[in-house]
Amino acid sequence: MNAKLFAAALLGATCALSACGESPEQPAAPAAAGIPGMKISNARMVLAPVAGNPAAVYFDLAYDGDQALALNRAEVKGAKSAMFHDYGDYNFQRQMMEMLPVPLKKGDKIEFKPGARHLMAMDVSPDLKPGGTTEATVIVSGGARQTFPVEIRAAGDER
Ligand SMILES: [Cu+2]
Repeated sequence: MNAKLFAAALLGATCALSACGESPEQPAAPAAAGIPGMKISNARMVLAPVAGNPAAVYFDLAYDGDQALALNRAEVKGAKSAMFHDYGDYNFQRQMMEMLPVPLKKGDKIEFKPGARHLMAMDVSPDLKPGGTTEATVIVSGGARQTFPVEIRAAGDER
């Protein structure tokens, strides 16, 4: 038997043992691993022209999970607080307001984009600079969360 074959035989023996329950099972992945079926892409934060003012976070969300969810909360690293906003008509004016929870079901695709639903980051740390990155986390009903990287852009950059 050559060395490679011998190693393979050893590995095989180890796997067989654990399959029989001789070694403790791996603990279940923590909730931080994400929301099954959720994919978030194209995430970017656009800083306010005036430092310290709220910054907007935009991203594309695709959901292909079996469980129906509602998206209602989020966090942004480097911001004291964050909340989802939408635009609506109030007092005969189109203005920004708090977003109602968004239901998610299998096959849904939602764009969080300028002039529509977006995530607003409040009290943004001066450490968040154009060209850098931060992280945002979306939280759904039931408390499952998914964290994703967010590119930071200056106020005048393409959104
Ligand atoms: Cu807003």
